[in-house]
Amino acid sequence: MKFSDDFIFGGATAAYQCEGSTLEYGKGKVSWDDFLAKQGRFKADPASDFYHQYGQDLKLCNMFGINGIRISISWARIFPEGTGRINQEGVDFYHRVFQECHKNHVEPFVTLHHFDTPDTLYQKGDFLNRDTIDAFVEFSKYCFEEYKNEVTYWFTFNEIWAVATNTYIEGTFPNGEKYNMTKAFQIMHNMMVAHALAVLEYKKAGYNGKIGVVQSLEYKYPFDENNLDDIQAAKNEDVLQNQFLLDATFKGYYSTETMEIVNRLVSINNGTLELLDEDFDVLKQAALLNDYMGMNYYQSRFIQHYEGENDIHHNGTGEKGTSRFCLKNVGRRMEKEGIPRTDWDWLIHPESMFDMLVRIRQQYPNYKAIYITENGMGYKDDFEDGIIDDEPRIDFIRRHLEFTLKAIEAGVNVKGYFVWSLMDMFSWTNGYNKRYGLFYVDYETQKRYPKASAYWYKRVSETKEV
Ligand code: BGP
Repeated sequence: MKFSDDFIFGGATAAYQCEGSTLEYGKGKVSWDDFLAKQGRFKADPASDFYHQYGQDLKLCNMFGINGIRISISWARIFPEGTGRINQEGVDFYHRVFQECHKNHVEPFVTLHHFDTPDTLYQKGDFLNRDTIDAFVEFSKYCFEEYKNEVTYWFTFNEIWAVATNTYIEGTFPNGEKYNMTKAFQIMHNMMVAHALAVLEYKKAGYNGKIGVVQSLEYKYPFDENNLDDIQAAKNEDVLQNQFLLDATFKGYYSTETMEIVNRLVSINNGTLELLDEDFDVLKQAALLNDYMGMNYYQSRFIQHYEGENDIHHNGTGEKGTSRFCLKNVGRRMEKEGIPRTDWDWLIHPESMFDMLVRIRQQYPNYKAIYITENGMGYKDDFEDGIIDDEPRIDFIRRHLEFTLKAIEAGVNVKGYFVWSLMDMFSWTNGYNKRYGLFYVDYETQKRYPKASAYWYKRVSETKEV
């Protein structure tokens, strides 16, 4: 079986992780700038200097059969204070990038928010403050109109779950709060409302393009499939990460099963959620209008029943075996015999991506299409005289593409696949030793070197076969 001729073989990027020039050319501060400076471990400058190097990156796409690129627009490059004043230099930069995309026959898939809320809005509560929802809708409307001749494929948000968990449960995103389940659910809900409002604006204006949202999903299996407590624990984590957001995306309301678990988890934390009737009006309308969903898929989890205290340690260094994720009354993530892990303890389990795709088709039959908007392997690449032999990454991508084909065969409408990442770039909580790119970046010289995986991916894109 082969991929169809119009299948997108893409590469993914995100503004803050690749552009560099974080405070140049009129760009405003984002939530990350001070947070990273305070940590003092690494910064996002110059990263892979996409701000100046996009020409060579897009030429490489063209040469290596990469016919789609995920790009995010940095909100603070356009509205340095989040609202109001516009920075024309930022607006022009993205015009130049999109034109270069088309010159190289690379379709841009554009995300409006990839973790980089302007600092002014972040300081006022980020998306927990409903004013940020309005500001986001204004920013979205501006971009839809400004880039309407260059952008056909839009995504509102990247990985709403990652924002919630990393900001309020794991504490690895600014400002490092931990174990606050109520804020995690509330920000997911508010961001879904912002997504829905942006979709309604896009459709109301009648643009000739498509729009959706990127969710990060992980299949949650019970550690012991015969143990009822483990089955419940897996469901808890599934609702927390997957089902809450999938319900909001495709149904526009939360199912009874979802709300039972949400209410339990929120009440254990002595919290309450603000879910307004008017929110569900817009969510329900948008649920019918999404053209597709982006699915970022990296790994699955095996969850065991857990009643102990909260205990999370994020492996942000690549020291294998140092991760811990035990969430009181939710569950504990376990290793599983026979399932390999990366140095950052991410399980390599491509069959679970198939399970997730099939589940979406079954549980949410009104979904229209899915793009796998991120999938890839963080790896400590060896650079020897310009040669980077990243066989484990090739194997990782090959197996995930095989399961993508199987899912298509099983009737799931998957339209494209984007490797995370196109070139090496900054990793939010890991810095620079965790490389994902098809193209190696020498951060000193900003020179790009195709890895073995880039040559392999080119062949797949040309033959449509894995
Ligand atoms: C996703 C993000 C990306 C990217 C990727 C790899 O969650 O959308 O921005 O960073 O994961 O994650 P990491 O860099 O933490 O390894």
